[in-house]
Amino acid sequence: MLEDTSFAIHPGKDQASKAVVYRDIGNLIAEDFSTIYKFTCESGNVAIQFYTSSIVRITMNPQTDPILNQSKSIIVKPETVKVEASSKGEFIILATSQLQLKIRKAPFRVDIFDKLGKELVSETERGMAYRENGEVVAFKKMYDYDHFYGFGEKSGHLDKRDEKFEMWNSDVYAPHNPETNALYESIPYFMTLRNGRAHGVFFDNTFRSKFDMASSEEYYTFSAEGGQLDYYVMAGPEPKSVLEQYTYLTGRIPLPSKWSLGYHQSRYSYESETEVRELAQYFIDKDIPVDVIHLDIHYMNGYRVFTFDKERFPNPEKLISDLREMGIRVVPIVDPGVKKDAEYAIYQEGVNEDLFCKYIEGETYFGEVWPGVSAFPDFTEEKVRNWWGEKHAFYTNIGVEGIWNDMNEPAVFNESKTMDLEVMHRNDGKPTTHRELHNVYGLLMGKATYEGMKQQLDGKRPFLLTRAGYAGVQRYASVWTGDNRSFWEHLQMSLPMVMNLGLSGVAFTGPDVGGFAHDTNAELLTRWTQVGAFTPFFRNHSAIGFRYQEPWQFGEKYEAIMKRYIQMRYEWMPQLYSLFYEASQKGLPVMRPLLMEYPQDEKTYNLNDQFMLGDNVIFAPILQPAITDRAVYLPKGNWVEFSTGEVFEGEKTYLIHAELEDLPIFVKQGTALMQGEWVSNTQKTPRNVNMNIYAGIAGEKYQFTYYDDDGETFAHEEGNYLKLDIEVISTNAKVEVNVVQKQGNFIPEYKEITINGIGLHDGQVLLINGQQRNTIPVVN
Ligand code: MIG
Repeated sequence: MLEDTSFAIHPGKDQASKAVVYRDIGNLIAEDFSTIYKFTCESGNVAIQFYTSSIVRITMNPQTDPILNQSKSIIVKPETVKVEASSKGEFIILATSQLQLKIRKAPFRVDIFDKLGKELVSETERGMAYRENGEVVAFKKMYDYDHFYGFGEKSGHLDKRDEKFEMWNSDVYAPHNPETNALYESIPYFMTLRNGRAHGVFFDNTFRSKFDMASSEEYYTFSAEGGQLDYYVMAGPEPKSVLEQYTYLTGRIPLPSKWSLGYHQSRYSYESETEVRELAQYFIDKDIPVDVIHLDIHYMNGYRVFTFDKERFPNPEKLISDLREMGIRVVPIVDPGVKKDAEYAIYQEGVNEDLFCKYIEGETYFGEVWPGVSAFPDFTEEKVRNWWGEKHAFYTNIGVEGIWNDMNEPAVFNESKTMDLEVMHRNDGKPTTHRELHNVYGLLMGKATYEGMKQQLDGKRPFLLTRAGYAGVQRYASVWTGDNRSFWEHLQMSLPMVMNLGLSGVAFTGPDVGGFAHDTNAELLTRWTQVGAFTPFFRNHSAIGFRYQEPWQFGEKYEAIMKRYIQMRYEWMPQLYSLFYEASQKGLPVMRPLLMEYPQDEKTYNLNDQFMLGDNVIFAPILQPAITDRAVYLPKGNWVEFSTGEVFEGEKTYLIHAELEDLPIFVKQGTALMQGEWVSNTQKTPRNVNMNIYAGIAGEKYQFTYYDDDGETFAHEEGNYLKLDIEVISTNAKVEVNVVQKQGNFIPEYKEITINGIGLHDGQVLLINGQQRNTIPVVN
C-alpha cells in the first residue's frame, strides 16, 4: 500500500542493499570443435551454433554442458553452414559468408561482426556472467547512435533506447503507463538500428528476464533469474531481413481467414442471446459491416469453460447458425482456470486423468479466478494439450471457428497475480517449476487451442485471439493489447505498441478500439475507429460498468463517420490480405513504423504518431482531442494524399488539416494500391477489385504482389490461390504496369481486375503489359 505513496522513495529504504557481485565466465580452458563449437571456461561452458550463415546461437551454462534442445520458440534445426575456423594468437575466429565471430581466450569474450566487418554484438571488460543465486547476465557494448525496437508488447515510445524492461507475463488492469513494462506478453527479443543498419538479438530464456538499455552509456545488458544465457544474433542488415531471420527461427503467422480481418464487435459482456441477436440486427439495419461478435465470460454457466448458461443462452447452436446466415461469426472467450466442482465434467476429467498443475508433493494447485477456486491445466504436457484441444469440439460442433483466450498469463487473483512459483510443470518429460515456465503458459495454451481447432474445423482456418504469449506466439494466435482505457494517451500509445509487436514477429495485433475501461466519448471513439480501421486486428471492446461504445452510441453524426471508416476497412481488404500473405511468408509486419522502410532516415527513428501499411502508404491520424491540424513527416519520394489527390514532396514536414471526418493518408507516387468495393462482411464477394496506380515520373521500378484465395480454407496450400507479381514503371511519357508472373489456380468471382491510373499528367499514358487497356483478366 505504502508503495503508492512518497514512502516508496524513503531515503533509508534501500540502505541494506549491497552491490551485486557477478562472476565472470573467466578464461578459456579447453575447446572442442568435433561436432559443434564448444568452449570450456573457468566459470561456464559455451556452445556456438550457426543456424544459417546469418544467424548464430550462443549458449552459456554456468554449471553444466549447455542444454540445446529445450526451446519453446525455435522451430528449426541448425542448417549445415560453411564455417571457417582459425586461430590467431589471442583469438579464435569463426566465420561464415555473413558473420564473423572473434573470440578472445582470456578472458573469454565473443565479438560478432557482419561480413563488412561492422560490429553487431560485442563485449567489453564485462562479458557473460552469472550470480550465485542463479541469475545469468550478458553485457554488450552500446553506442550513442544505437536505437532499439521490438521487446514485444511494451508501453511507451517506439525507440526503446534509455528504457529498462522486465519480461514476466502479467495481468495489469491498473492504467498502463510509460513505465508499466511487464504486460501480458513476453518476447525477449529486440532489433538494434545502428547507423542505418539493423541486427537482432533473441534471448531465449523463459525465466523472468530483464533488458537494461538505460543504466549505462557504454553497455546494455540482458539477464534472467535462472537458466542459461541462450541467445541468437541475426545479422540483418536491413530491418526487414532481421524480421525474416527472427521469424525463420520462431515461425510466422498462418494466413488468417478474411473474416478475422473484418470488423469485430465485443463487450464485457453481451449477456444474453437476445442481446446478441439485437446487436447483430443493428449492424444489418444500419448497414455497418461486421464479421465477428465476441462472447465474453457471461455466456458460461458460472464461468465454467466449455459450458453455456442455459438461461441466458438457451440455444447457442441456433444463435450461431442464424448469425452465420447474416454473415457474422461468434467468438467465445475461454480462460484456462477450470472450476473446482466435483459435478463438473471438465474438472472431473482433469482430476481423473491427472491433467492439472500440481506441487511436487502431488497436491493440485488451486487459485481463485472468475469461477471461484480453480485448477489449471498443465499445458506444458502434450497429453494435456491434446485433451484441451479436443475439448474444443464443444464449440466447433456448434459452428464456432474462433476462440478468444484470456487470463492465460496465467492470471490468478492473489498478491503475486499468478500461480505459486514452486508449482511443477510436467514439461513433456522434463519437469520444472512455474518460475521457469510461467512466461510460456499462454503460448502453450495457444498451441493446444489452435491445433485442436485446426483438427476439428476440417480444412477451415481457425482464428485464435490471445492475451498472453511468448516468442513464437504468432504461430497460433493474434494478440490484442489487453486492458487499455478510454484515454487519448492510450490511443497514442497503441501505435508504437502495435508497431513494436510487429517488429517482434507478431503481425496480427491491435488494441481495444475505443478503450476497454473508463467511459469513452464520441470524439475519442471516432478518432480511434479511424486508426482501428487500419490496424491489423480491428476490434471495438469495452468493459462492464462503463459506457457502451458500439458505433451508433453517440448519435448520427459520429455514427456516419465511423461507418465510413469501417467500410473503408473492407474497401482496403484486397491490400490488407496481400500484406497478411506477405506476413505469413516472410514474417514482415502489416503495420510498420516508417523506419522499417526508411532505415537511413533519422527522422523516422522515433516517429510515434505515424505508421505505414506495407511499403507505400503512410497514415497520420489525429490522436488528440479538439485538434484538426497536425505535423506530418513524409520521407523520400512524392506522396499523394488519398482523399484530395494533392501531391507532397518528401523529406519535409507539413501541417495537415483534418476535420473529425478526415484521416490523412499518403500513398507513395509510382506505386499501387489494391482496393475493392466495401461489402457488409467478408462472406459477400466484392463486386470489383481495382488496382489503383499512383502515377509517378521517377523512372523507378515498384514491385508488389497481389494475393487472393477463398479466404477461409487451407486449399491455398494445394495451389488454390491467385498470386500476381506486378511491376510498375513510371516515366514522363508512360506508366507501365506489367504482370510479371501469375501463379496458382484459384478462380475468383470477379473475373478481372480494373486498373485505374491516378494522377496521370497530360500526355502520360497507362500501358498494361504493353497495351492501352484498363483491365487484367484473372481467369485464364
Ligand atoms: O478483466 O473476461 O482483458 O478483455 O473483457 C477481467 C473479462 C477479465 C480481461 C480481458 C478483457 C475481458 C475481461 N477479462
